[in-house]
Amino acid sequence: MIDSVICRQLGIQYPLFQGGMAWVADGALAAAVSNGGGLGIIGAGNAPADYVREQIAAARRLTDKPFGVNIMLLSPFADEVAQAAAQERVAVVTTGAGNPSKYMQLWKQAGCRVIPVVASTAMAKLMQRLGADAVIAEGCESGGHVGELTTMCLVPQICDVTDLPVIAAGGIAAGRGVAAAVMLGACGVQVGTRFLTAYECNIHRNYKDKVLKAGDRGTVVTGHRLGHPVRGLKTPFARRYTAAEYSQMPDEELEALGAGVLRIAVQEGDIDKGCFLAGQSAAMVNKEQPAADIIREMMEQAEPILKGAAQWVK
Ligand code: TUI
Repeated sequence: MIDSVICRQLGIQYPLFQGGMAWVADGALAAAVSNGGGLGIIGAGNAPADYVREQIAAARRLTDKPFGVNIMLLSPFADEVAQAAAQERVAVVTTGAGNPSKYMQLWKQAGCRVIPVVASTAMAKLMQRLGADAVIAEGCESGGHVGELTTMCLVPQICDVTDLPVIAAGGIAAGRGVAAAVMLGACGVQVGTRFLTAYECNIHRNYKDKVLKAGDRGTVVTGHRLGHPVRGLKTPFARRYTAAEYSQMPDEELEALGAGVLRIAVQEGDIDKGCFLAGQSAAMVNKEQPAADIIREMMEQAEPILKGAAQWVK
């Protein structure tokens, strides 16, 4: 696993990506992860291209290792951020929450490696046809925008329909999850929630405390009614939003209720008004560490499990 095809392809030491979390994954976090031997990824989220360029510049000041930018395809700024990623010739572009077909040629011509998140076998096949370098199969245990399938069911099915390297995501926050991903056919993992409590993660103290305290049933999916389901911690905001979804409230009012709430959680740490996105693995996150230690610890835990399993499975 350590010497994975994705490591050779990208020139990284460990096959571990840090999820490009909107408002959370800035240049400092991405650089810390890349310096730790993984692939750090800047999250563009709903931000304009100028913000993304600043974060790319910040990351370049902090590391000479490859890192990526995640383009959130529902963003009103997706077009300009897609152009900025190409102009900046970032090593890796990942995408989320949609179909990136129209940008593939732009990124490939700029020399970027393109690694889309896929939530279905149809999307994986399409991405292979359009020249993607790998795909990320993200199950609905993850935080933020979620598809329908679990990691356990999605990853093997994606592996069966593509020859591309498959990175597993969703619910992976420790070495056991890394080993399980390999068993399912993945050659690497993407980890988001565990990095919320990394030293280099610049989110509000209250956000980190909420993640550290989360239990096994500590997250909930909201947003089904408007077609963009997202997983986050069960907080007063999540409870109010769920009640509103099942009420007679018009769609426009519901949309307004969700505007800006992630930024309020990340920057202001407002326990009542903020939307604290996190995956189910928040329950397994119980300490704060440097990003490099998270990567090393997860890989060290996975190694003996994989060695033992190899003997056991034959
Ligand atoms: O994108 C994510 N996670 C995110 S994005 C985000 S910001 C946001 N803000 C408001 C509403 C929604 C999101 C927070 N977290 N993860 C990657 C991901 N992509 N998960 C699932 C998918 C996905 C879903 C459908 C990828 C492709 C897809 O294809 C749709 C199609 O056109 O067939």
